[in-house]
Amino acid sequence: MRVDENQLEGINKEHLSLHDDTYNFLGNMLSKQGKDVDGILKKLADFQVAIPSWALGAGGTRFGRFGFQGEPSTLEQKIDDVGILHKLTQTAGAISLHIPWDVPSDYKAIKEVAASHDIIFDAVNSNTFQDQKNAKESYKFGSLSNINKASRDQAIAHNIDVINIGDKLGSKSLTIWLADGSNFPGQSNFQHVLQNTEDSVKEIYKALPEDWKMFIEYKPYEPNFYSTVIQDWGTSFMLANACGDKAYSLVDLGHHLPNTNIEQIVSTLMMKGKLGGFHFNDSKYGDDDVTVGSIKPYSLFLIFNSLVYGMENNPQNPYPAWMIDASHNIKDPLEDLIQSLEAIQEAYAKALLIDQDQLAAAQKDNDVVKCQEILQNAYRTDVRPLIEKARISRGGAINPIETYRALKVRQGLIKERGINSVASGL
Ligand code: PSV
Ligand code: MN
Ligand code: MN
Repeated sequence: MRVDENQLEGINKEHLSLHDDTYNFLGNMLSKQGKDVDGILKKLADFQVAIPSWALGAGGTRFGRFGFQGEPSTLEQKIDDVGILHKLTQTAGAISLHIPWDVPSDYKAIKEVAASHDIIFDAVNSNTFQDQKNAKESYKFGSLSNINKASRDQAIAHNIDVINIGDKLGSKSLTIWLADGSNFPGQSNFQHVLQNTEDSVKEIYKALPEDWKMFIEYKPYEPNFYSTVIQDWGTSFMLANACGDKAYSLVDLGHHLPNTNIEQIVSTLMMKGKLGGFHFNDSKYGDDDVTVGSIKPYSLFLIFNSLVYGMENNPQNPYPAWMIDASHNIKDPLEDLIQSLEAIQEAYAKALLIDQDQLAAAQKDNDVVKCQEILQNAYRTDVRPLIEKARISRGGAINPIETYRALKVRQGLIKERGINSVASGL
């Protein structure tokens, strides 16, 4: 199932007149405010977010999973789904694979499928949170931190395998997320498990190709109920520093305790040149429960303000690897991903509207009210016509969700794959 270019253009034509009106109004207004509209459009059009291979099927909880019909059951089909997203949104030009869920059997064929959709392979993710079939050692009591050296060695070897697999696909980064921790006070010695983890990530780092990066993700809780070894950005930052220049922290929006100031964490990491990766989602209670921007859009905007500032002022920080890391329990995953991509673009566009010079001047004068006005003026602008314009400039849909439905994409996928196909994933 592929999106037909002619049909897409036909649907765009129906929306074009309204788009032109709203875009002209917004474009004029922004130009009068002295904004570089073309520059903003280019940044929006260039902004690409990786889709994780595990987000294309329905998620679930330990209480059950309600499947979604027409789910992709092979890696090729997963890449095809990202191809559909990319065609419509022009923002999903990359896929992030989870190993061993998505080990390619035929590398050449997989690369061809991806290239045919104009999709690249972003960070590869290792999995040491589940015991794999025929594995000699168990991760029940941890992987890279395990008290048992044989388990640690197995987890290190797995990460090196993942690097080798990614290398054959053209990936340039490895993301490590550990489920290691403890469930009960006294179960493990905090210092020993942290030391083991540091030693293990250093071993993996030694196997990292010269032009690769290693991202170390943190998370305060889940699956453990008492402690997590890499619980916060400080621990991740410390481990990245212990490894070297190619190791970075990865911020996942869902991995913070309530009310944590994530925009400040982003600023600190970028100032130190250590923000390597970024995972988008939103949550009311924890982790990756809901669609990006659906609960705390203003926080997302403030976080983007820090990201934009860092991208413009911190040459010591590499361009971050963006990825959506979300779970879709009851929605069509593709529709949810389209909504997430739209929310990301919206927050980014609004952050690009902030006049950084004016803000710096107001900060210098300690004009607190002006500072807030500058941020809120940007936030209150309806930037959707700008995002539409950026999408059309690359051949995407003016309105991706409506187009997805009008083209009956899900029905087409069900016809091709059947109603009972199941995707592997979280
Ligand atoms: C688990 O919390 C998680 O969502 C992490 O955020 C990882 O990035 C992802 O799973 C894949 O391992
Ligand atoms: Mn994540
Ligand atoms: Mn997560």
